[in-house]
Amino acid sequence: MTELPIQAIKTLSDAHPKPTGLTFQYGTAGFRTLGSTLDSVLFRVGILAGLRSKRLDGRTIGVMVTASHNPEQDNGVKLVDPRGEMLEASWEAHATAVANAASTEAFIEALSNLIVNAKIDLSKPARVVYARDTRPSGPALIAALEDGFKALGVEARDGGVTTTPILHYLVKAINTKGTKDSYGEDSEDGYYTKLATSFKKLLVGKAKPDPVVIDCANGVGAKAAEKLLEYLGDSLPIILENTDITTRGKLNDSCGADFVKTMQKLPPNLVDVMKPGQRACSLDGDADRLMYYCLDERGAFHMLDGDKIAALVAAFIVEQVKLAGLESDIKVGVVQTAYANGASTKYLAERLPVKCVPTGVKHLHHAAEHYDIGVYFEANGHGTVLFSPSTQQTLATHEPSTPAQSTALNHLLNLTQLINQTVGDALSDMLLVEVILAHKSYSGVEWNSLYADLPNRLVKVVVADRNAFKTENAERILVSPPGLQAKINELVKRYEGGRSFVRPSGTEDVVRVYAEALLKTQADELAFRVAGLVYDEAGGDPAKRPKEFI
Ligand code: 16G
Ligand code: MG
Repeated sequence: MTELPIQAIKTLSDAHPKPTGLTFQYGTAGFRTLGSTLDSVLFRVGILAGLRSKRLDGRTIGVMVTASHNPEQDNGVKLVDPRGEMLEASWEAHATAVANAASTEAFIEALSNLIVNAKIDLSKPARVVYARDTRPSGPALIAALEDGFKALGVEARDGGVTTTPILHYLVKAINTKGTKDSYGEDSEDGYYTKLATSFKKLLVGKAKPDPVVIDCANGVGAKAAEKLLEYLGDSLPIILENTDITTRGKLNDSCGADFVKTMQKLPPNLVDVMKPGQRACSLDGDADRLMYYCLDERGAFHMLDGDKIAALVAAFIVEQVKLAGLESDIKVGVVQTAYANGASTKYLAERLPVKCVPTGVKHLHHAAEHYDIGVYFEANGHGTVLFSPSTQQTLATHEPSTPAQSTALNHLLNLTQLINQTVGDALSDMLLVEVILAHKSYSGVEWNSLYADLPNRLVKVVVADRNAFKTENAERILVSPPGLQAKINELVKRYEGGRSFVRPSGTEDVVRVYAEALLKTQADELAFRVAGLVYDEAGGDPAKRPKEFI
């Protein structure tokens, strides 16, 4: 092909018209909105993914149809670049332009512009692998996506119903197949085998863990967790909960990682399942986020969020690097966002370099690539660990001089296999946590006591135009509306241990306010005061001002 197959695109595009009056945006996590409005977007993404592949010399691009932790009626789609990473940022604007073209003609024109601007060679092959989560709107959206593939003549491989991180794994495995950097077999079987094999090796000689409860959010994670269990055999006793993926309305409903993080309590249907002293974790709707928690001996709930996971993981890796005798060769660093609890930042910064970046996986991932071993986690439970190519080389070739060094080196090598380095992966992260708890002989309560979280509060403010809010310094400072940051600073000063920041959401039409302070009542008060400032500044209707906004 040297020119766009205009006729095929025209015919199929007319069958997937863009709804009038709607504007789509490729945001932090791709396109995401009501599933019933996304037909044209999926068709167009099918073609866009093919063009992205052609641009990258026929390397395989991933397409994931999911809306993660959002309510069941939502859906979304995101593209995955060949190394298993998020779509390159410069293509987000192309995706938005292509999705919003008002007619078939305008769509074809947008494609033609893209081909010229991005210097796409149409004679290259187009290869895509795609998958979806369990949402009821998924099958119809996949059909629209497949029409996009057909229109452009994409060689498409159906990954079926699977988790976001497994799709990322497949993309990387396909693109590295047969090379010295091979990431594993390019199949689900390859993924489970890789995880289970390294997990079992890391547990050799350790006491078998107590049973862990996994809340699967009634989503695709249930399917994957059941499969993983088959590969793990009896190496890890697991109790699966919230595995109903067929009853309408149950996905993410009063369960899952986002529920636990926001409500800071057990999913209601786990109350009778959990026993004092037990630990559990929740996945989100596409299984890329993980939230741990436990009950203490008195039955009180303790949340072990992304920050606690980062602390556990980073400390363990630093320890193993030291034990392997590689302290001067391998530098470990941590990446967080402004949402990281102040106590976690303090704990980590006392031990290793910590960097703060804007919200969104792509920012964390890229910053983590700058370390030899980069640990990144968002407080909401999305995160992973990256081992740089030169570090992997060092680990593979280092000659240990004592048996203790040899053991630690093997642990590190196995960790590179256990951890899904393409993106946050709830199941891989869960196994990682279980390995570390077994090595340290920590209960959930002991893990929790690494540091005590500062009380905090997150508040949403509905404003007329969230784009009026602009931030700097990794979202910690508001530069617009002018003058508002100074007022926030004045307020924060009055609270002991106070910290607060305001940023526009990238996924919802709201502005978010975060506050923390030494006491819970103070954190709440500070959050609501700042929310009040934001509401007034953004021209909110005084008659509708929420009464909590002091
Ligand atoms: C998306 C991001 C997540 C971020 C969240 C923030 C990805 C894959 N996911 O879910 O990292 O924490 O958005 O949402 O990048 P917000 O902008 O609405 O606060
Ligand atoms: Mg998710």
